[in-house]
Amino acid sequence: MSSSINTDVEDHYFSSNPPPKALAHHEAQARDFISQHAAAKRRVVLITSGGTTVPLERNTVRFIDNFSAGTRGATSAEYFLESGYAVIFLHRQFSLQPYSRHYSHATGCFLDFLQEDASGTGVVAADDHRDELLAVLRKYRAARTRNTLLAIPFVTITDYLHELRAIARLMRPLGPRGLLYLAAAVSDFFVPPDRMPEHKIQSTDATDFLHEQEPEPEPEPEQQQQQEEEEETFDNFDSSPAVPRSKRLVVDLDPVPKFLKNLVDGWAPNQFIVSFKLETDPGILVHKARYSLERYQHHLVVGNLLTTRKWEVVFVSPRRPDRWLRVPSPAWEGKEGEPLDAKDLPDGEPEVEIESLIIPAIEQLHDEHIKSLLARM
Ligand code: PAZ
Repeated sequence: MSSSINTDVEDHYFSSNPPPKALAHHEAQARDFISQHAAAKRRVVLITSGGTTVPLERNTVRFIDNFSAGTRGATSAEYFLESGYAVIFLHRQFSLQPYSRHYSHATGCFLDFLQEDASGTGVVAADDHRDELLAVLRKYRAARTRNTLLAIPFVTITDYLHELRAIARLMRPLGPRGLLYLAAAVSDFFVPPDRMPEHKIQSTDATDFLHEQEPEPEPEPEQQQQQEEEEETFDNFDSSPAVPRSKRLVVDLDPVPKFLKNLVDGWAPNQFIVSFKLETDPGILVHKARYSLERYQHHLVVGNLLTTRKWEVVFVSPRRPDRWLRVPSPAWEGKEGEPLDAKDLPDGEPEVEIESLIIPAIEQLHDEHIKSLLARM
């Protein structure tokens, strides 16, 4: 049931959806970063993080967004760095970032972490945050000094796909030492450029006079019937709307082509590829994860549910039984074999970050991948 690369779809998508302005600059940054770490025989992971947007207008005022704060990606980046990987962090602009995540989106304000110094003329870390802040600062500085963290932002689904393809291709020289960790929440539907209005969609008829046209000629009866049928099909939201159709905004989205097979076989062959699968229905999570693995033939799908994603994930990989990773908590002592129920979750955040379990487990699978590929070369 594996799918095959469709280069026509790829060519069409990438030629009809323009790249982000900064793509060439980001490619240059990634090229330098990768060659530095390839020369040192260091492993490099490309982490994707945060949600992609789907603009409804070219001059974008309104857009559809995908759920993701970027916690998974930013937290994972820190654990990969701790394990000696160099990290390319392809993230949604203004989402959580490694290290600063501890302060930037904290409840309250980052100023709560500061206080005046003893002389009253300078600023230092607040007494009750000093040790933690110092530990985070040291790790952050180490990543800066060693140049092991490269952050590249995206906003829209199209930016994301252009950046992903470009960076994945640049990672080829790393061979099996490259790892792709695709944790971003990627839109499944979008508005193709030829159907996207230039300007903000209007909600009143105040500007209708600008678009007034000659009245259309009456259609032939056959044509009229066809038009009515098309309109019926199109109007699938509300067959007898209380608000007239002219006042509603009906959004018609195309599916975003699936490029995971192109990535696995074409953009980043030999690399270790991990994708994530987010579901809300516990009954379909493992099935969907295995379906994705079989379809795209990559190395690991990490399945997670919206409500329990910080507490447990499931590893679905070829020729292995499903493996659940769960943070320890007295709340589920004695219930080891059972899936977590959102209503049993303790209040607040888990004491252990689940990424501290995910990354070492992935590193082990990556070790095996490197050994088996190097043995064949
Ligand atoms: O960013 P976050 O920590 O709030 O959420 C992470 C996540 C649920 C988006 C990620 O773990 C994930 O499952 N990403 C893939 C989503 C998808 O199925 O497209």
